[in-house]
Amino acid sequence: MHHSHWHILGAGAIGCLFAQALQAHTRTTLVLRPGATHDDCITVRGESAETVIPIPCSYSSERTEINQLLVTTKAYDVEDALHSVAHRLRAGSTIVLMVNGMGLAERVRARYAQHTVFSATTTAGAHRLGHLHIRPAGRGETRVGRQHQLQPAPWFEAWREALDPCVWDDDIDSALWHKLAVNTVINPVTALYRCNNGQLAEQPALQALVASLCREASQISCAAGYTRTAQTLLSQAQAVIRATASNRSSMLQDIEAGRPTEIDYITGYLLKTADRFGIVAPQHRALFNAIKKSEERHIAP
Ligand code: KPL
Repeated sequence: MHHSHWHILGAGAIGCLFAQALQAHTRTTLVLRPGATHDDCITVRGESAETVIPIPCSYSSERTEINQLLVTTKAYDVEDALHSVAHRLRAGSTIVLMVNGMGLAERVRARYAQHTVFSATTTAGAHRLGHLHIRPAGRGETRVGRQHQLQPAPWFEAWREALDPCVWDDDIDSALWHKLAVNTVINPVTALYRCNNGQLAEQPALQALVASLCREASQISCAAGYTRTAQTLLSQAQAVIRATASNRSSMLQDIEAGRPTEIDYITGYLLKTADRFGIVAPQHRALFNAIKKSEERHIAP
């Protein structure tokens, strides 16, 4: 039985991955930019074969109501993307932001005060092979919540069934911070040195850089009250580096494709937090500036 109808805004690798998982358990529609081509399906490459999965697609400009919206765009696209479907949201709609970095949920909450905004983070990954065409990259955990909300939202049951594993987190901000801290260590370094994640564990100079980035980020985490991250960051970052050794990080992919990066929402948010507590974080600051320079060079005006 279909209890709910999810619209997914942002048909990149993660959007398609979640569309594929959710459609088996609940009504699911992908929202596309007007004019984007589609055959109401996505293609998923498995170990040995490709599967075509029927999923209805709808253009953002259409008028049918959206009651439950999962946003999987790049961080810098969230506000424009939401604006493009704002006329379809009704009072009390659910918005789940599954976006890298932090700092957006507050802005979205202020702007869409008549809707309920949740956050999600996942370690599940997928590679985008083309438009609506992905290859899943191994299983991962998804965490969903709204800070201090102890009881899962009614729609969460379908997520729990569809995604393995998927947990409700009443301290989702700590989970988002933890992922952010790991990303501040891996993403800008791999983007700058144009290397896959594994190199950070192999080259001594990069190992040392990772260690000092972890020290700075741990100090900031501690000041901001994110104790678990403060205590475990180095070993957690090293574990992610090992587990994703052959990955090219999302920031490296952005730089190589000439796209903007999510640096403002990742390292930028870390540095804003550092400023609040009077912490200097020179290594993170230097990386932030270097990525900004690199963006200016690569992004055509
Ligand atoms: O989240 C990632 C990213 O690339 O954005 C990591 C964990 C670093 C994996 O590549």
